[in-house]
Amino acid sequence: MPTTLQPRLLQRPLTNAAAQAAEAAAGLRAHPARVSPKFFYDTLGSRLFEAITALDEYYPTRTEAAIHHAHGAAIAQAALALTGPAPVLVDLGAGSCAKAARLFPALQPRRYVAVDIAVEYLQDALQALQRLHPQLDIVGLGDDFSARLQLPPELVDGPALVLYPGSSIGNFEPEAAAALLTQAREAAAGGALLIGVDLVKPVPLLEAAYDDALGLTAAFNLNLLRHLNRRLGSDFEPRQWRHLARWNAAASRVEMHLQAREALCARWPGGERAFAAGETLHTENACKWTPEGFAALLQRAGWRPQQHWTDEQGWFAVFLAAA
Ligand code: AVI
Repeated sequence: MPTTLQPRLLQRPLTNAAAQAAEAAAGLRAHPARVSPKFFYDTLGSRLFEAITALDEYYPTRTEAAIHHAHGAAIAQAALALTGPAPVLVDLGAGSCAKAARLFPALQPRRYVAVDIAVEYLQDALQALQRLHPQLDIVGLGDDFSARLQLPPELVDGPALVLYPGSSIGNFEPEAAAALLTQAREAAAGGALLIGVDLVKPVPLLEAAYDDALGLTAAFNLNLLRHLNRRLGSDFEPRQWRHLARWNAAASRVEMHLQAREALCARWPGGERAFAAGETLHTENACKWTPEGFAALLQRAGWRPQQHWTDEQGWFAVFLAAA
C-alpha cells in the first residue's frame, strides 16, 4: 500500500514576533494611525474571513468560484500551455487551501507550495489536504510575503503556476501591488500567474460586501485589536471601537477603519497612542479595478497578460499572465 506523505512546514524567521510588533507600533504612532491588514489573520481572524466568504453580501469568493467552475478546463489548458505539465503550484495567501484544491484535478501539480502568514491555520488545512491527496508533495511556508516574496529555490524546480486568488492583491497600494507582482514573476521561474481580481461595480454592492448585516466583517475588523494585544502587549478594548467601511472613489477602493467611540489611550510596552473620539485607525484597503487597469498593472510588473475570464455581471475577473 503506498504510504501517505506528510506536509512539510517551513517557517521564515522574518515572521518573528519582534519585527511584527515594531511594525504595528510604528503604524499606531502615525497620523492618521494605520495597521497592515495582515494583522487580521491570527487563527480566529482566518476563521472569521472564511465565514465572511459564505455571506450573501460578500460576492467575490463565490463569483470567482463560479468563473473557475464555468471555465475551469479552458483556464487549466491555457495555464498548462505556459508552464508545461505537472507544474509546481504556488498558492499565495493559501488560507484554507480550498481554492487551490479545486484546481488539482485539472492541473495535476507535482508539488503544492502554500504560503500564508497564519501558520497554525495553514498547518491544519495542509494536514486535512494531505489526507485527501496522500501522494502529493505538499509544502507549507509560514511567511509574511507582504514584506518580500522569496521562495526557497529548491521548492520551485521548474516553471511554476503562481495562484493568487480572492483579489487579495487589492489589499496592497498600487506601488506595493506592482512590487509584489514583480516578485511573484521572479518566483514563477518562467511560468505563469493565475490571479483573481475584483472589478469596479455600484458602490452599494461594494459597501455592503464590507459591512454585512450579521456583523461578521465588523468582528473580523475588531479582532485585529485582540491580535495586536497579543503581538504587541497592547491594551486595546474592542468595545471602545466601531467598524467603518466606505468607498474612496478617488483611489477606487473600499477602505476599512476602526473608529474610536470615545477618547481613549492605548498603551503597550515602550509606547502609547491617544485617540480622540471619532478618530480612526485605518486597517484595510480593498482596491477595485477595470480589466484594462489591471492588465496595465500586470504589464508594469513585467507579466504578459494572456487572457481573462469574467462572470456574467462583470463583477470579478480571473487573469492569466505569462512570466
Ligand atoms: C482577503 N481579502 C481579499 C479580503 C478583501 O475582500 O479585501 C479581506 C476582507 N476584508 C473584509 N472582508 C474581507
